[in-house]
Amino acid sequence: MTTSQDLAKQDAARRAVDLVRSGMVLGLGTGSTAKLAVDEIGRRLAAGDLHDIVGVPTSEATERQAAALGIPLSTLDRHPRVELTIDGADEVDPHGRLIKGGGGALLREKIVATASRRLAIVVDASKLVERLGATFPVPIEVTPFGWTTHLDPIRALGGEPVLRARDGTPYRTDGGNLILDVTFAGGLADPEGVAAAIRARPGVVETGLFLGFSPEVIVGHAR
Ligand code: ABF
Repeated sequence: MTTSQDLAKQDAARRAVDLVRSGMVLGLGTGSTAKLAVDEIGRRLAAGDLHDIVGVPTSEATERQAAALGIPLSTLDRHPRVELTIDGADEVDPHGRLIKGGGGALLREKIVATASRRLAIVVDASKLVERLGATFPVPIEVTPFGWTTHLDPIRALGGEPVLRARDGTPYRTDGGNLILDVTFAGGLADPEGVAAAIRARPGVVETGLFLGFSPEVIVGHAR
């Protein structure tokens, strides 16, 4: 059954793909909404409405999807400058600050977003929040070595970390790292301060707080 949320995601994905022009180097995001955008790019390429697109995927899952659709793929090594990236988010605040990483691809997503001239974030309205972290935990990617050393310092910042697991075993990112999902009761009053304090710890690879990107947020609606 198609829900109104599915329709809203589809709407956001299509409107983001309207920004794509032939010849672009494109960052291809991860997650169910970004997946719809990748599907749409594949459709427009097959129909001849777009040509000469090169995609830089943000995860192995997206790479598989795009390859199956016949989207020509590249890497940041070959194409270090990306014109436009289309990606999803878990939360978006009124300042365009994001929580990402619920899908586990936050590191590659942040690297590709940083290499991108434009970042289009595709969401449905359920992702819009007044304060980051009030409803969604902040994912933090950490090296397996020494991961428990982060627990008490994160608690001292007001967070409650939980090691992400799938089927009873620790979840591993595409880079082989672990993820701590950190709940902040009431959300984050100072996302920049918390991100800086966590990022400063050796062994923290990246946080799912995407701050300072000034993304173009495309909110889909069921029509
Ligand atoms: C990626 O997928 C992530 O950064 C985010 O965690 C998630 C959003 O997925 P969905 O579109 O399925 O809600 O974009």
